[in-house]
Amino acid sequence: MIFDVLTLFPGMFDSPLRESILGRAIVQQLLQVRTHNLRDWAEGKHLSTDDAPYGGGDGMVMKPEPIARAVAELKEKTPDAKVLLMTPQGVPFKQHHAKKLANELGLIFLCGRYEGFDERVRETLVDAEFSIGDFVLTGGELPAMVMIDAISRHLPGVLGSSDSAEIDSFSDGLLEYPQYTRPAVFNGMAVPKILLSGDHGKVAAWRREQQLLRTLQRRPELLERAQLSDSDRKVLDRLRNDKEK
Ligand code: 21W
Repeated sequence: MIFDVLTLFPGMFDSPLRESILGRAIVQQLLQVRTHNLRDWAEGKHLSTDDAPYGGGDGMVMKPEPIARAVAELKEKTPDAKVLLMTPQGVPFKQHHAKKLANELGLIFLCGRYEGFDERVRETLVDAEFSIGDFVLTGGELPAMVMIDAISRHLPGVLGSSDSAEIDSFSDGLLEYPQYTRPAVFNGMAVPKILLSGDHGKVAAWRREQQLLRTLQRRPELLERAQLSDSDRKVLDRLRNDKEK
C-alpha cells in the first residue's frame, strides 16, 4: 500500500511512522508513506497556500489550486488512489473504515491547516472526508497519522501472528478484558484467582464476562451492534440485574 500525504508540515510524519511496528513494516516494504509539501505546488512570489475568506471573517482558507495541482501529479503515479480529506466535518473514522481502506492500492491524504479548505476542493478532488472525533486539533496531520496507523495494521504481514487484527477489541464490537502479568500481588492488589487456576475454560468464560461487563459499564451503546451469542445475552441479563441490586 502506498500512502501519499499532502501537508504543509511533512516533518511531523517522520518519527511517529518510522518507529515500532510501522517502521518495521516500511523496512519490509509492506507499505510506503510518502509525504509531500503542498508548498511545492504553490505559485507566486510568496508561494501562498492560503488566502483570506470571501465574505470576510477571521483566519485563512487553503487555496484550491496548489491542492489540485498536487493531487493531479500524485494521481499520475497512482491513478487508482482514493483521495481522503481530513476535516472536522468528515464522517467519524471507525474500525470498519480502517479495514475497508486497507484493500486500496493507494490513499492520498489531504491535511489542512488554518480554518479549512476552499469548498471547491471537496466537490471535485475528494473521494471521502474523515474526522477522527469530536475535538478540535490544529490540523489534519495527526488525524492522517492515526488513520495510516489503523489501516496499516490490516495489511498482510504488518502484525505478528500473536496480535492478529481480527482478535482485537472492536472486532466483535466489545471492549477488551482486563489483563495482568507478574507479580501476583502488586501494592497489595492480587491478580484474580481464576487466572492462576490453569482452567482454560473458566479463564475464557471469565474474560468474556469481563468484556461484557466493561462494555456495559463504559460503552453501553456498543452492545447494540456487538456480535453476541445466546450465552453472552444470558450473562448480560445477569450483569444488568446485578447492577439494579
Ligand atoms: C480545526 C480546522 C478547526 C478547522 C468555518 C469558519 C482534521 C480534525 C481536523 C481545524 C477548524 C479532524 C471555521 C478531529 C480535528 C483538522 C483543524 C474550524 C472554523 N469553519 N478530526 N470557521 N478534529 N482540524 N474552522 O480538528 O483539520 S480531521
